[in-house]
Amino acid sequence: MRLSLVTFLTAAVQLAWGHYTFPDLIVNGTAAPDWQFVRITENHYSNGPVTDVKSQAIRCYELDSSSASQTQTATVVAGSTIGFKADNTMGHPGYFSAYLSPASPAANSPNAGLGKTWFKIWEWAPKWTASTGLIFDSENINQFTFTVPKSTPNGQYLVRGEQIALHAAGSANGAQFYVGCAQINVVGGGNGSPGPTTSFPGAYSGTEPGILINIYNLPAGYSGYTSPGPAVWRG
Ligand SMILES: *[C@@H]1O[C@H](CO)[C@@H](O)[C@H](O)[C@H]1NC(C)=O
Ligand SMILES: [Cu+2]
Repeated sequence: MRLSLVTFLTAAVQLAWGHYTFPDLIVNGTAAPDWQFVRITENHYSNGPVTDVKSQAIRCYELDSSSASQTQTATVVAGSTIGFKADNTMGHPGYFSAYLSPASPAANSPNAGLGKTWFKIWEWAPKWTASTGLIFDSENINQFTFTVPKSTPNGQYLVRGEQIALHAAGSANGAQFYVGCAQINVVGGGNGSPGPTTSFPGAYSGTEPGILINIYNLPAGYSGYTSPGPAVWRG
C-alpha cells in the first residue's frame, strides 16, 4: 500500500492532537459523569497514551493508589450494553477491545485486577482486503459499547476498555494504548465459565503482529489483522 502525502500528514497531525481518555461509563443508555465509575487515570490532564506494555499502567492507568476507593461501583445487568465515552474524538486508527476481571476483594480495592484474571468480552478489529489494505471503521468515534455476556456470573468486576492506536505502531513501543477501568457489580447473570484469562501486564509482548505493525506499509503477503491478546469469551 502506498504512503500518500495526505495519509502521512494526517498521521503527523494526530500524533500531536489525537489523544484521549475514557472518563464516562455508559450504562443503561446513559453516559455517567466523568470519573464517577471509571478510575481516574494518570493522563486525565495530558490525555497521553501508555506505550510500555510491560508497565503496571497498562492495566488501568490509575492516577494513584486512591483512584480505586474514590470511584463508585455501577450496577450492571448481565446481557445489557455498556461502554465508554471518550473525552475527545478518537481520531487514531486502531483496535478496540473490552475485558472483565472478577474483582477481589471488591471493585473499589486497589488489588482488584491483579493476577491472571482478565478475559476479553468484545473486540472491534480493522477489516482488510488486498485492494484496500486495512480499513478502520472505528476511526473518529466518540464512544464504544459492547454487551456484558448474559451468562457472566454475578459479582463485582473491573471492566477495562482499551484502544490500541496503530498510527505510529511500525516501530517498537510505537503503538499507543488508551485504557480505562470502570468498577461494576453484575446482577442477573448466569453460570458461565469465562476464559481464557490473562494478566495486565502480561497479556502483550509488544511484538505481536497486531501491535508492532506499519499500517501504512503492510508486509508482503499480509492477509489481515491479527488481534493481540486472548480470544473473546462470548458467554
Ligand atoms: C441500571 O439499571 C438497573 C435495572 O434497572 C439498575 O438496577 C441499575 O442500578 C442501573 N445502573 C445504573 C448505574 O444506573
Ligand atoms: Cu494520540
